[in-house]
Amino acid sequence: MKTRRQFLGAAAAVLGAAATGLRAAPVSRIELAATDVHVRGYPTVEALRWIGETLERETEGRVGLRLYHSGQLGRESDLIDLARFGAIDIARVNMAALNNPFPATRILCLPYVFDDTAHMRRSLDGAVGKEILSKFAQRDLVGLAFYDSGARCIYNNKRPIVAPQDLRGLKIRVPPSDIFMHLIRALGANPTPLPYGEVYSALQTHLIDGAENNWQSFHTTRQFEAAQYWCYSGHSYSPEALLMSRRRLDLLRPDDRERLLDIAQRSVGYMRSLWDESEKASRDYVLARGVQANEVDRAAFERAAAPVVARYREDAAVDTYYRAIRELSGKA
Ligand code: GTR
Repeated sequence: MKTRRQFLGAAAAVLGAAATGLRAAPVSRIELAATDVHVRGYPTVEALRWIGETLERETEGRVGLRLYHSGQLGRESDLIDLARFGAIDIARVNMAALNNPFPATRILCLPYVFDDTAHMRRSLDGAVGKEILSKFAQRDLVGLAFYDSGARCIYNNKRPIVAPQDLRGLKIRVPPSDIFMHLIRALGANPTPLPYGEVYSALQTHLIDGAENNWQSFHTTRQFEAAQYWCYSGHSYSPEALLMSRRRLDLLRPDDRERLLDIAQRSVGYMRSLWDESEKASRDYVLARGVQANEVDRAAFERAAAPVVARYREDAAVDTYYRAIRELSGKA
């Protein structure tokens, strides 16, 4: 496998050739580079692997996929730019990393917008999801699909959290999104933005006291070894996005382009079944290793988060999405 440096060097060479007007000789096979910050076995990585195998089979070997998992090619905010410029083909990133450059994604990360996983899936599969996916075209990307990322919950190594006041004074890591900064602050804690790959050591060295994520990330990064108090805050469902470089998609012949778009959509069902199984498995795994999980005063969390939602809803586009999503709530 290529190292990150070799890969980026090769990518720069390709971009350089494109810039000087050289045309690559026609090749019979295209190998797409896909990235993910998660490890092998994680549902998003396995969904990419499935896409690669299916593409290979259905294009009769014309299109393949090389998978760079475990953050080998860098942090998510950089991967988004690499995909925009065509230095990588497919980037699987979380919506949180897209909130600042793509305002349409903000609604999907706001606290307590979705009631549960079923509500989130209904919303993403419907008109709202389709419209948000189409917005990536504004910046040289193609939104291929959404994947689940479960309910994000807060965990820390100091004490059990039941109400927002228990968070006072704690340093909580957040992904690179203003929404998460505002939310953690509204809950009374101190937000610390850090790349995903640095959270485990930041917990160990007490640079931070806690973080927030889903069961599978908490498990597979082994953060559970350094933070044993989990609370079911379920404050955001911030889903995953599967994005492709527009210019790289355009290099495929038209029928293979359609195949790829279709395969990416078909991978959603496969990913969801992996997600549901692994969520339970990860939870059981960490609970069996000393993690203590408790319910929270959900009404108090929602009250504390409400000003963040209200502030973002001042934007008319966010408010329209908000209403459309709430209409799909099972509770309505
Ligand atoms: C995970 C997500 C990653 C990454 C990470 C984070 O749930 O799957 O893509 O965004 O959270 O918090 O940085």
